[in-house]
Amino acid sequence: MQNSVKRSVRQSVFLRAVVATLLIVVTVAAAFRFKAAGQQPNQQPNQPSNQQATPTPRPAITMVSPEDAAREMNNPRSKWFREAKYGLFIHWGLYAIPAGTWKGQQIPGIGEWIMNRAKVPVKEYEQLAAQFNPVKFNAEEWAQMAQDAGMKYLTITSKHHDGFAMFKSEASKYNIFDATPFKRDPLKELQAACAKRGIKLCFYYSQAQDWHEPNGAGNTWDFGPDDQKDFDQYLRNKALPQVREILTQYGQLGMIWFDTPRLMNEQRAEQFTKMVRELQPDCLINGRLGGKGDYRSTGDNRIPDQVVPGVWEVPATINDTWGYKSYDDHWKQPADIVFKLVDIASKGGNYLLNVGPTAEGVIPQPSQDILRKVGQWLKVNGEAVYGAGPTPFGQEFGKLSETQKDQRGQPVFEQAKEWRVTTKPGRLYIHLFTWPKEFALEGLKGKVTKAYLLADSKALKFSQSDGKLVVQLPDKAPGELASVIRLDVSGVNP
Ligand code: H79
Repeated sequence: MQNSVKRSVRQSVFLRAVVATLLIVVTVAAAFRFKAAGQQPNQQPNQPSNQQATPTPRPAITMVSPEDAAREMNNPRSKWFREAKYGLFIHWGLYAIPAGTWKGQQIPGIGEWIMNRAKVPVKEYEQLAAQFNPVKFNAEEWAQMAQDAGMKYLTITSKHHDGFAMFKSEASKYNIFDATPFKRDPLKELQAACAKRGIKLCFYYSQAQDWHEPNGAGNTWDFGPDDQKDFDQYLRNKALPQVREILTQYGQLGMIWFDTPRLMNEQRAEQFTKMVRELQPDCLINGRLGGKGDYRSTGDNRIPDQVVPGVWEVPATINDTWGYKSYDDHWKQPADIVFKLVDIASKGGNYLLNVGPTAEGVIPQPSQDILRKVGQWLKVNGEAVYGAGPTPFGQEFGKLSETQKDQRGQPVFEQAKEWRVTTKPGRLYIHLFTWPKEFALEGLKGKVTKAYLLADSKALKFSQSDGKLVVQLPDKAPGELASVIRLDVSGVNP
């Protein structure tokens, strides 16, 4: 393609994106009246959707102004992240030992919350450390699985709300190296394994909730109400020193993933931001610190209905828990995960998908099998995901119901699941989740010069007139999971 054509295509993509963005901002703003999503200081984040009986009226994500969205997009620090699209979340800690059962009782809800849900006293919960000996842990295998799965970054809990550090820490002896028979630092081992494979290593750190500390947020059953605690004492003596440790002992980090900013405020958040920027200027800060981050998270397991401008990520579970639960077999299937990955990418976001390894250090086999299946799909179709931008259309997402209303009286969004679109300059990728005889697309003004399935590279017949494109498809889909048509487009408008 000639440069001028390329440029005009790019410009038209840009123009369309601006128009689409404006439309979406208006729609979303109207739908939500600009109410912010849940990840604000002193608020509970959204619950996993599986725990909600009725569709939640809360928006999936905080919307930002077009200027802020553009700032997020143009931030050179987030370039790798915007292109990566798909990451592995790992929740691993002492909670993998009870695995959802405390004193013979199955405790409902997410597994890493067991200490809180069963109101286990610190003195009792602490004793798990003496039993934690994950001898089957193998950093090479975990990183290899992430690579086979097609995941470009790996975000692991360095300390969750239970306060137990999964790394060697001077700031608190309540850590995997000093308080367990294992006496190894798994994060150090993962650093090497990820570096070998070019996977960005990122650490989750629960900066506010720390149920082990008298002055950390969240443990009201041992230490009384949060508003009577010396929270700054906890930040000074544990959270900030440990964040300094993870920023200085594990090489270049992709990001620190903070969570549930209870008791956080701008000044407190600023102490973390300052430390991250000083020690690792390239390290991203996620959206749940309690101040401004480099990008936004949706609520847990929440996918927006439309394109969302800016940089954002959906943290999600592969079953219904983050930390391992022995009896949670509610696995999302590969087809569902491929759909969610493409759906999120076509709306402009990243998918951070979680596994919960066992107390022995093994990623449950069903998770591994599912993720590798998705990885095989990505081997064929990855060019339509990595580095791809959102759809210039939007009609494929579905529409607001004319009859059904949610609890607040707003129309329910009826999701369509037949197809999605991702883009690169001069290209459209049509992801098909059903298999019609032909694929028809309205509103395409650019000229399609070539159409083929990524799975077999064979040219497809197509016709184009009056803004309507019709692509003829073979009788059978080339694979079991979604098939992707690549359209090469020149002229004004893909
Ligand atoms: O790390 C994962 C979760 O542990 C964390 N965010 C993801 C990435 C998270 N922290 N809080 N929440 C998610 C919201 C949790 C809500 C619940 Fe509950 C915990 C629902 C049931 C247990 C709050 C406490 C409501 C009931 C008990």
